[in-house]
Amino acid sequence: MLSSKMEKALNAQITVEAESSQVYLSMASWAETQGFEGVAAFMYAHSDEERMHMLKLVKYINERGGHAKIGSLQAPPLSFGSFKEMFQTLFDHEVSVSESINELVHISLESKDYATHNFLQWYVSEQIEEEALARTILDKINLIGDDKGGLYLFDNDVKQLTVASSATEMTK
Ligand code: OFO
Repeated sequence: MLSSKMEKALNAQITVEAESSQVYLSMASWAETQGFEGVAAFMYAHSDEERMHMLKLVKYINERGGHAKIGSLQAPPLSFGSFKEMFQTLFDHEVSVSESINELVHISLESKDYATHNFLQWYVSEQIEEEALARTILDKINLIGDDKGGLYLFDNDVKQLTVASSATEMTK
């Protein structure tokens, strides 16, 4: 059985994951309108992943006798300036998600809820991967700068990253 503090904190994380999914969906749509299909595909896939993170929480809370509550979400921005700014936003967003996961881990230890602690380890490793991926992409973008040809190649490159990451996802 979940403590009410743990249940409340896990429910708040449902909103965090759902809002992440919406932000990346909005990034996908924006990138698509700019003609960057690779970046759009990457963001669409990322948005789906976040929805999966959210669903995992919903199932877990209900499985442990709690009630997963689906609430309203904040609307994401509609445009993101440049790709550099967009991927910087993605990176910063992932860092803040990692912080909220760490807070959940802290609460689980405080309330001696080892089942939830165990459940959260998946999110801990996921965040390490996501932050690393965002950092790799940012490094690439910083190398390219405003070079049009470079951006074209980057768009293709990022498509591979999508494929590679979903392939790893499937073997998990
Ligand atoms: Fe990318 O964040 Fe979910 O966990």
